[in-house]
Amino acid sequence: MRIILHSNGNRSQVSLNHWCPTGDRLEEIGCQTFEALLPESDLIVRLFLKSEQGLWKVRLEHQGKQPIRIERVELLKDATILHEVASSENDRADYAFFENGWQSWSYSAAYTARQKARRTNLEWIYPGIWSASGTPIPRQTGRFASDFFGVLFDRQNQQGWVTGFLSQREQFGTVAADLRGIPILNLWANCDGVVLAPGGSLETDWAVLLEISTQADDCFADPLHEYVRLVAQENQARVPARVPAGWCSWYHYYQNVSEEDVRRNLQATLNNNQRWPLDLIQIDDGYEILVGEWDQFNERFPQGVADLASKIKDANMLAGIWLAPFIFQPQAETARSHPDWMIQDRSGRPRFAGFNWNSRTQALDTTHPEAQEWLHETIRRTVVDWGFPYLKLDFLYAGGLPGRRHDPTRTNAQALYAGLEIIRKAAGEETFLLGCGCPLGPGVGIFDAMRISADTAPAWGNHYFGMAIPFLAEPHAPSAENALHNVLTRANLHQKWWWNDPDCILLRPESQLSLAEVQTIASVIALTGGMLLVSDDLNALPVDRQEMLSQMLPPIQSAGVVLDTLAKTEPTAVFWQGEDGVGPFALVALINWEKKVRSLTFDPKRFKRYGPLWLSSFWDDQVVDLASDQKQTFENVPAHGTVLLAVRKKLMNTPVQYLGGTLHISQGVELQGMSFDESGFTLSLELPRLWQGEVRLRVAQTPTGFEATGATIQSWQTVNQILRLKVSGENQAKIIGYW
Ligand code: 9PG
Repeated sequence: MRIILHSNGNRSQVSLNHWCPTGDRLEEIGCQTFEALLPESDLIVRLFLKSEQGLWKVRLEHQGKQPIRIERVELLKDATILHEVASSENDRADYAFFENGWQSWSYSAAYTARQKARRTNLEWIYPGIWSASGTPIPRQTGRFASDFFGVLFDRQNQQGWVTGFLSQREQFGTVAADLRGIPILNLWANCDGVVLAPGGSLETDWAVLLEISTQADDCFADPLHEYVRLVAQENQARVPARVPAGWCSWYHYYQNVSEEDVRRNLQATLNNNQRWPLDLIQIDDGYEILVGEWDQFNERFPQGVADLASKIKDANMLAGIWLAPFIFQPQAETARSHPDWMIQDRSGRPRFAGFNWNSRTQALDTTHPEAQEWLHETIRRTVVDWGFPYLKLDFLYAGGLPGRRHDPTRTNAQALYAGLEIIRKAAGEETFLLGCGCPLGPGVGIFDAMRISADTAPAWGNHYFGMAIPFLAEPHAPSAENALHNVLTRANLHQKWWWNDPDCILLRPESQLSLAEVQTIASVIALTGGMLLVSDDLNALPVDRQEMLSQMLPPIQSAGVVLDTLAKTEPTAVFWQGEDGVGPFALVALINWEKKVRSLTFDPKRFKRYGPLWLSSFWDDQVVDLASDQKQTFENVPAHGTVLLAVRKKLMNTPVQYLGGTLHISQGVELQGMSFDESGFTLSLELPRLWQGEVRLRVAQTPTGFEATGATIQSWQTVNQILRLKVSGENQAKIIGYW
């Protein structure tokens, strides 16, 4: 380990090579303590170690007479640990490194030694926005850097290490990996040059190093499970029991949204409440006169937003509103009259916080007491005076940007966390807070839900202001592809750190998304289990797209797993396991990332325990009877399309089995139960809405007639023992079939 600091204007390093046990075992936290042996130093350095859990942290106490500044504390210096383990077993290791992006929008993926990480070319207009300021952005082949945590994984031997931190309340942490030879890991806490006054002290968050492995073929466990659990525990993560499904104004109206648009979409959800049981209306960016001037409304919201909030409440729905409390357009009143409330650059002027809303934005200094009061009042007003029980808080990274602050002893992470704590306090425990553009670590324990991806867009590739700009290939910028990518690579955080927000689904056929692309987005959002927000003009959706929205409701809620996040840069499949009213079943989404039609193969190896299988394909209505050792190839999957399968163990001794259908995207949550005797079978269905479509059953003998209560049977047909019933109903229904 090593400390990098500045004293008397000189940069120096203190290597920590020799440690002496201090004997005082801190029983209450089950940890051993050591002190570094440092001749001629003003610093006392203590190490806290919980070796059984792979945790350690460092505390610095300054005994000198002059203030010093701390740049970073290095907690792993050029470590080669995985190689030592792996080489003894198998020399043909194939290393990959998973880079976690700093904040919601930052692209996160695994790369091998032969790859370059996807990097932005827009750092000049968005400096320091996608990675923490202390995290390098290596552009060479085989060199990587990650925020908060990173994973070194040997794909050959299916094992590796996760390293990083359990929280980011003290510092933003960086993991750097060099895979060009023997893999080398570095882990450090960015102290951002904060002042350590005589007598002052500084502590890192808990650093962590855990071994991981991908288990047997038929296992559905997330390899990062233990790390994710420890972080949730350390930060007392908030995971609401249920998450709202709703409508968001942004991806149709963008900044031109008006009060009338919100009213009309609220009305559409009410008119269609039986088909789309939505419970949230979220007003996004576009009501305020300027970003940073939250109490002044533009001409499209002449009455402000309080009246809309009460209309939404009267409709028995949750009223949500967007705010970006840490970022300012320079023309905003607060920014003009209080430049000292902004994070400063070296010349003492408000620091540039990225180009947005046609402006050179500025960022709030959350360590400034008056700025803190302003922040508290802004949030309080929105929740209490205007009546919004749900806030989407955006561009939060701005609170953690580097620069000069009122309190020079606070790191960027401490400043951001202080701001987030003020927000939670001002909003109250009951308010649903969705974080966006937010560094992940400080958000755990504050937010109920978190955007985990770049913005989606009405196009597969990069898209700005109605224009597709494919040549840019920006990893963190708006595009359906970028959004989906992170929804997959961060699927494992769902219901552990918060509810994942996979960003909106755009269903309108006028977008530049093909039907197959919309189906892929629907499949991934549904199977990863997070929030469901639709962002279209609901009055203008054609019937078939309205039906897609119905099919996604209610959201499945529980998380599927993405098993190849460490094995591939672009994950290819989502697996979800659950129960219908009869027994366990699974869902599998296989994704075609290619820009051309191709075939995709379902390999039943993960379902060995099931034996022979039934597959029911949601988007193309196929039913497949699959022997246990057989693979199934689906031909002609469209560009960016998905094969979405319900997988069921083939029941051998029953005269009837539920296989799936089109009533709900899960092909199973609608099934309440099934019974049978010599005369026939009874199928119980339930969804909290109007429903219609096809139900697929395997029947040993062709039924001769049907009876239904709570449902209407439009038609039925049996071919090769597969019965397809076209039905419609509302809430609960029973369908009886007679042999
Ligand atoms: C409102 C939007 C929506 C959206 C948010 C956020 O310049 N940028 O890199 C950039 C990235 C994201 C972004 C805007 C700009 O979108 O994610 O859902 O709320 O703000 O302005």
